[in-house]
Amino acid sequence: MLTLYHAIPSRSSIVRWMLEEVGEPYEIRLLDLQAGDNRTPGYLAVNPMGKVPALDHDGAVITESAAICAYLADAFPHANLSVPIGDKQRGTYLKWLFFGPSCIEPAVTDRAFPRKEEARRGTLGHGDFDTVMDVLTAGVSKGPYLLGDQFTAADVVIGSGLRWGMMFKLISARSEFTAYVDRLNARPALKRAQDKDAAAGQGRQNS
Ligand SMILES: N[C@@H](CCC(=O)N[C@@H](CS)C(=O)NCC(=O)O)C(=O)O
Repeated sequence: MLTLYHAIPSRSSIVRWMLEEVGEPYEIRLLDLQAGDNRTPGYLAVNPMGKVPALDHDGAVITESAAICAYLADAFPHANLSVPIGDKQRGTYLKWLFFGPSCIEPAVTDRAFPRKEEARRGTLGHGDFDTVMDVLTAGVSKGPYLLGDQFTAADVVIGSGLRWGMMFKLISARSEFTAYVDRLNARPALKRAQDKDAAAGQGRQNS
């Protein structure tokens, strides 16, 4: 049994998309972050960070969206969303999985909340915003996906960051980015995840 602790809108939509790509049945536990559902003792026992997403898989709890995506890709190999150990492409796959939370996210949040004092480039794990964008541009430009023809969990992680950054105009719409995001938007699993989130959000408004 797979249970996603989810809030709409939030980073847990990354995992909902991933679950739709995997195609296994899952349940949603919807949290209201405004109401503080993520700060209750019950939820802090699930994720002491007090954040969504968290995934429960038969009693095993995984947190951190990129880790959850990597976990699901390995746990359900039939979905072909991972690059197996021993495959030369696995290094590239892992690089992109980690590039999301360790480079794109800090680069974009730095832009959203500028520092009072510029940090030295060498001390920042992501270096600087422009280099992150240039590396990302090179990564997505060949296509159709980061690993070529195979769509993987890394596309869910990187694609989600890119879609989010572009939506809030924190990442400029380079032609390579829009072409890649258009390919992702055409995926039925992403569409299903968005439709289900929209329906759940609507239901909450009406209740
Ligand atoms: N590094 C975490 C970040 C998760 C995160 O920051 N989630 C936000 C929603 S987008 C949250 O739960 N915020 C509630 C809070 O911190 O009070 C991940 O990628 O899973």
